[in-house]
This record gives sequence, structure tokens and C-alpha cells, in this order.
Amino acid sequence: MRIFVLGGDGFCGWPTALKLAKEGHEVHIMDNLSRRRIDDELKSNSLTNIAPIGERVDSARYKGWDIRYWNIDITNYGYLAKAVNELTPDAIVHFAEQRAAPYSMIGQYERRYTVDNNVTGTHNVLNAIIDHSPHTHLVHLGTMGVYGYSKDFGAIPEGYLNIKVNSTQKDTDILYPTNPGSVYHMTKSLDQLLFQFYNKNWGVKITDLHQGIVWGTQTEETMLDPRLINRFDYDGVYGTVLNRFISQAASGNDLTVYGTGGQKRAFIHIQDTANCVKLAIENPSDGNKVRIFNQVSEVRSVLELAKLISEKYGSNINYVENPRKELPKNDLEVSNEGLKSLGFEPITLNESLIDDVKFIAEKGNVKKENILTSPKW
Ligand code: NAD
Ligand code: USQ
Repeated sequence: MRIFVLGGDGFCGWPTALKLAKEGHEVHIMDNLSRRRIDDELKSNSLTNIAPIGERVDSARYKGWDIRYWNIDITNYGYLAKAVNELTPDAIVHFAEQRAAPYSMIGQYERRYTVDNNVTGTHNVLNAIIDHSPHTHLVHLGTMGVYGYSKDFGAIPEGYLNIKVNSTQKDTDILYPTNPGSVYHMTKSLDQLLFQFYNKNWGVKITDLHQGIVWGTQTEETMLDPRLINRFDYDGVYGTVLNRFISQAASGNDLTVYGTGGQKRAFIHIQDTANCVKLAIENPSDGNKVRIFNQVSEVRSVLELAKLISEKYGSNINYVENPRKELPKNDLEVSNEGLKSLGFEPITLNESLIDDVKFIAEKGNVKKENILTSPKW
């Protein structure tokens, strides 16, 4: 298949692009490298020494994989539409959004940038598809955060909630009521509405993957050459919780549990991100309705993870005041039957995978001043 990977230089996009290329697909990475620029803006760094995009792609091509790179900002409609028109891809995987909740809550510039970048980018992709390549299947990376994190309506279903309307006593499926906790998460809720409309009106084939928190760094493909190594975020803005705890342990720092650590979240290993996207692409949606899958492997609480890392490596737990507005404690249960029905076999937390991440983190330069950099909201 010919596949565009929008955001293919990022943490999830790069290993997914490699996986798809290794499987024999023709892969076109499109990325404006904004994530690398934001590292400079935040004076932060990936713990791994990521190669420039040209070098990354050259070393992947050297393996015989059909993969290329285009420097395209998807908020610029002209360039994106030209590429879709000329190449009419079978599938577009859309990772190209500003994805850090803390970044989206820093101030007015970051709030507006996140909305402008994410909503315009998604809307442009949909327009390029309906005008130039209506057969293209769009696979979008959404987030569990669109649902909020509660069991108010029972286990979280895959996108749609089955309800009985009091006044008519009729059963119906509605889009799950959205409850985002940051401007970033809100953009994913807005993306959902765009998908419903473009599917209803033009029948666009869409799969929205509501992914949990990704952990790990290396995949089967990124391990094949040092120039293919994936990025590893650890700072208080882009680092996600489990990778942060492991890098904190690796660098002899305390584990930074926000509040009580009673927050339960869904998690997935980076290898499974690539596996699930591949499954979604190779088993396309029929376009009758927007297909929504929860791309998650397991649910854990923040404190449970901190205790696991603390006991394993002897680190201290530092309970810091929670910079975020979120429930101090929540219960969570998530269905992931959709991807499982396509063959997904989740990789769950295990000691050897955690050791692998620590091994990578130990080689990196954790700047202590970047550990507690989250804005407050
Ligand atoms: P990332 O920031 O590492 O990668 C995003 C990539 O998109 C970057 O390389 C960036 O340069 C690019 N990009 C952003 N805006 C662009 C634009 N306008 N035009 C072209 N390229 C652009 O993020 P990630 O962790 O790889 O996340 C990828 C997607 O997966 C995001 O949409 C995110 O919301 C979703 N997701 C991530 C996680 C996670 O834990 N990392 C969890 C759930 C969902
Ligand atoms: N947390 C800590 N200590 C830390 C960092 C985080 O206790 O040092 C807590 C947070 O308060 C929060 C939880 O850990 O309760 C998760 O935080 P996170 O930064 O790991 O994840 P989050 O902000 O939710 O965002 C990440 C990705 C985002 C994706 C989302 C999936 O950055 O792109 O959409 O995970 S989900 O959380 O399932 O919505």
C-alpha cells in the first residue's frame, strides 16, 4: 500500500513508519519538524541522540525499505493537497499534532498554537481527501483523554455509548460524551466532530484510534541501527509518566508523583502503537460510520507505577503538588476488543522491557532543571 505518515518524525510516528516500510509498504513521511523546534524553545532534549531526519530516512532506505521524507506543514493546505492529488495514497496515518497537555496550557500562545495547528491540520487532511483522493482511508491518533477518565458510564466503550432515551424509552448509540482535561485533549474532541461530519456527508473512511499513554522507546525496527533510534522525552512538559519515572530512576532523581498518585490511566508500549496502526491500515474501515478503537493495553494507577519502579531500583518517591486540574483519584476500565478482534495481542508491563528503557535512559543526559517544568492549570 502507499501510505502517508503525517508526523512521521515524532515519537510514535517514526517507529510506525519504519514498521510499515519494513512490512513492504511504500511510506511517505510528512513532517514540519516542529517537535524538534519545540525542544529548542523549551531548552529540552530527547534522552536519545536522534539523527537528523535525512540521515534517519537514508539509513532506513539502506535496509531496502521504501520510505521517503517530505518537509510539509499540514496546516499549509496547498502543499498537502498537491501531495495527496499526485500520490493518491491508500491510507494516511495522522500523528501530526501538538500532543503535550502541559504545553497546551502554558499560556495564550501555546493554547492558540495547539488549537490552530491541530484542528486546521486535521481539517486540511479531510479536505485533501474529499477533493483529491476519496478512496483514502484516514487513520487518526486520538486519545483516551477525550472520554475523561471515569467509570461514570461503566467501562469505557469504543467511541459510542449505548443509551436509553428517557422520553422515548428508545435505545440509541451516541458519540461518548467528551470530557477533555486540557486544551490539547480538547483539540482531539474537536477532531472527532470533524470526523463525524466528513464521514456523514462525504463517506470518508476513517478510523480514530483513542490511544492511552505510550511508554518505552525502542521497537524491533528502531533497534536495527543507531541512526534509527527513537526519541525519548523525559521533561515536565513532553515526558509521559512511566518514561519519566524510569529516566528519573536511571539518573538518581526522585520519582515525581503528582498529588496522591491515585490517577488511573491506560497504557500502551510503543511497539504496540506501531502494531495497532498496522492492523488498522491493513483492515480498513468500510466508511459506514467513523470506526473508533481504544488503542490501549492495560490500566494502571500512577502510584502503582511509581511503587513498581521505586521497589525495582531503590528510588525515592516525591509527592509533589499536582500542577494539573484533574481528579486526585479515579477508577477506570477500558474496552479494547476492536483491535483485539483484528489480532492485537497487547504487550503488558514487564521487568525486562522496563530494564530496556532504563538502559537507554542511563546513556542520556537528564537535565535536572527539566524534570519539574510543568505549567500549572
Ligand atoms: P510527537 O510530538 O513526538 O510527534 C508529532 C509529530 O508531528 C512531530 O514530529 C511534529 O514535528 C509533527 N507535526 C506537528 N504538527 C505538524 C504539522 N502542522 N505539520 C507537519 N508535522 C507536524 O508526538 P507523538 O508522541 O509521536 O504523538 C503522535 C500522535 O499520537 C499525536 O497526535 C498524539 O496526540 C497521539 N498520542 C500520543 C500519545 C503519547 O503518549 N505519546 C498517547 C496517545 C495519543
Ligand atoms: N503524572 C505524575 N507525575 C509526572 C507526570 C505525570 O504523577 O511526573 C501524572 C499526571 O498528573 C497524570 C498522569 O500522570 O495524571 C498522566 O500524565 P502524562 O503526562 O503521562 O500523560 P497525559 O498528559 O495524559 O498525556 C499523554 C500524552 C498525550 C496522550 C495522553 C493519552 O502526552 O499525547 O493523548 O497521554 S491519555 O492520558 O490516555 O489521555
